[in-house]
Amino acid sequence: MSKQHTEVSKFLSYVLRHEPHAIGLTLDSEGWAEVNALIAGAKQAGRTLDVELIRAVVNSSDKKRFALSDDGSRIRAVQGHSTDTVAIQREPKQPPEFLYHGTATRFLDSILAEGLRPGERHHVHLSEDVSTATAVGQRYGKPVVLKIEALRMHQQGFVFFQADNGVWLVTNVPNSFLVIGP
Ligand code: HQG
Repeated sequence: MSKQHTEVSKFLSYVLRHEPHAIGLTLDSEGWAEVNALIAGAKQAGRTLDVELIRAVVNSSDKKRFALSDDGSRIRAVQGHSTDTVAIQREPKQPPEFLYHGTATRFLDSILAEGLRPGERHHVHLSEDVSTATAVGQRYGKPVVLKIEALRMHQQGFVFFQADNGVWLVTNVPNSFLVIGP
């Protein structure tokens, strides 16, 4: 991704996941916003976007963070929301035996005591591979990967979802289902 695309991607994450009201945008419960309203709101906030740039950012997103509707008139973030107005309906899905969560070593004591909590977001984010989890953990400091007994959680009634970009979602992970290290 170019520097410009990365910057626009961060702006889209901010307004489509967390603070749509910052630019007067309304998201429906599935997280969709009108592209035209996004462009108008961004303009008022001093940021010039157009359909072509938005499309380029959606297509070049390494994690496929965003989706456009089939007719191209609407856009949403596929996961990672904190805003209360969005509650994307997803089908529960059986997870693989193990999933991974990357975090920073400084959070370990707290996680081992309390389990994984979603923080500001709606879900705890888990991945199928260790390398993705390591990269996620690196964002906050020295990374450490936790291995989650996802299938055993599922068998005990925890509900898992998978976002359109492959990220696994669950409301929390009690500490009895996680161990340090892949
Ligand atoms: C930690 C990125 C203390 C948790 C990634 C994490 C991901 C605790 C932080 C997505 C804790 C929350 C989400 C506890 C959890 N005590 N710390 N009990 N439970 N934590 O950013 O998973 O690039 O909200 O380990 O790829 O880091 O934005 O979650 O370190 O999919 O598209 O609290 O964000 O995607 O941080 O990242 P976050 P995350 P994007």
